[in-house]
Amino acid sequence: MGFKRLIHSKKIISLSAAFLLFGTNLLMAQNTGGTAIDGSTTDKSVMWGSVGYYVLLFLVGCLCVAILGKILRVYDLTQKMQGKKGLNWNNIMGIICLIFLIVGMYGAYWSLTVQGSMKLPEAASVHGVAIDDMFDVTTILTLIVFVITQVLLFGFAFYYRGSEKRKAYYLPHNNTIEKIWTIIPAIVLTILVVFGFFTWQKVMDYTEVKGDLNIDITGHQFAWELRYPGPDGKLGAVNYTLSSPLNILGVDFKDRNSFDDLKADTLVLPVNKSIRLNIHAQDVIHSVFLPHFRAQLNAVPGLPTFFKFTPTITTAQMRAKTDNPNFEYTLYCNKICGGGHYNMQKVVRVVTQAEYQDWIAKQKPYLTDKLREELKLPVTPAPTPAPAVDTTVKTAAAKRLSSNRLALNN
Ligand SMILES: [Cu+2]
Repeated sequence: MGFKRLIHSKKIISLSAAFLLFGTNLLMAQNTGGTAIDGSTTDKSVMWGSVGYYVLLFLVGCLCVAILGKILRVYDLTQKMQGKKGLNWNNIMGIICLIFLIVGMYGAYWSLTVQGSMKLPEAASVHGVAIDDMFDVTTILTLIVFVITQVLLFGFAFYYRGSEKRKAYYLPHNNTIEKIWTIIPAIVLTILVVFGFFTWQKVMDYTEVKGDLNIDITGHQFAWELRYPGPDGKLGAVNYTLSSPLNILGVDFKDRNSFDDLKADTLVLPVNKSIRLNIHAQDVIHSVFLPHFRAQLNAVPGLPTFFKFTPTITTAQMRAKTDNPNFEYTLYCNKICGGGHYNMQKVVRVVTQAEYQDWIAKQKPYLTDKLREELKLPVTPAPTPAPAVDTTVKTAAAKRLSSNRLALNN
C-alpha cells in the first residue's frame, strides 16, 4: 500500500515537474521572442506562447482540483474508519455551485467592462446610431435574462441542496409556469424581431433620393479603386470587358457621362450628405467594410450593388471626441480574398462641404491623355453636359473644377 502510494505520488511529482519545465520553456520563449520585421512585438511565437501558457494554467488548475478532491476523499474515508460521520458531499457540491455563480458573474462583469471598453467609438452615420441602439437593447435584455437564469440555476442548486431534513417536492406539471415561460420570451423575442425588422428597413434604404453623391468603389486583388462623378454629378457606365491596364475599371467612354469622371486615392465624404457607394468586384468576392459607419456589403464579381449611408461626424470632430489627433476612419476588405487581403485598406475622410469641394477640385480625371490615345479619342474635350439639377456642386468650386478639367485636357 505504502509503495503504491509512493509510486502514485512519484507520478504526480514527475507530472508536475514536466508541466513546470514546459511552462518555464514557454515563458522563456515569450521573453526572448524576437520582434517582427517592422519592429512590432506582435510575434506569432509570443502569441502561441501565451496560448500555451493559459492552456498550462488550466491544466495546473485541473490538477489542483483533482488533488484537493483526493485529499477530501482520504479525509472522508479516515473519518468513516474512525466511526465518525464523514463529509457532507451535498454541502460541498452546493458551495461549489455558489462559488461557480460568484466567480462566473465576476467573469461576465470583467468581460463586459474590459472587453466592452474595446468597442468602436460612437457610430458616425445616421443608420449606425439605429444599429447601435438595437445592439444595446438586445444586450441589455439578454443580460437581464442571463443574470436571472444563472442566479436561479446555481442559487437553487445551493439553496435546495440534498438534505436529510427535507424531502424533494415532486412537480410533474404546472400550466401556470409553462404559460409564463412561454409567453414572456415570445413577447420579448417578437419585440426584438420587429425592432430589428424596422431597423433593417432603415439601413437598407434603397430609395433613389435626389442629391445622393454617387461614388464607384471597385475591389480587386488587392486594392480598392475609387471613381467620383465630375461636374455633371453622374458616373459613366462601366463594362468589365473594356478593362485594360490603362482603363482598369473598364469605363465605357461611349457614355458621355464618363468623360469628366475623376479618380481618387482617399475616400473623402462630405458630412451630412447621402452617400451612395456603388460596389463592384473584378476577380473574387471582396467586402466593403466601414466599421465606424456600421456599414458592410459584399463586392461580388458580375453583381454590382450599392450601399447608402449618411456620415454625421467629420474626421476632425472624431479626433476631438476620441482625443486622438491621428484618428482616421478606415475602409477595409472584410472577406479573406487572398494573400494580400490585409492590404486592402483605405483612409476615409469625412469633411465639411467646403473642404470637400476644395478636395474634389484637385482630383485628376480618370480619362488621362494616355488613355485618350489608347481609345483614339479626340484630344479636344467632350462637350460638358448640362449640369444636373440635383447635384450639390453647383458652386464656385464646381466652376473651378470645370475649368480645371479643360486645363487638364489641353
Ligand atoms: Cu478583398
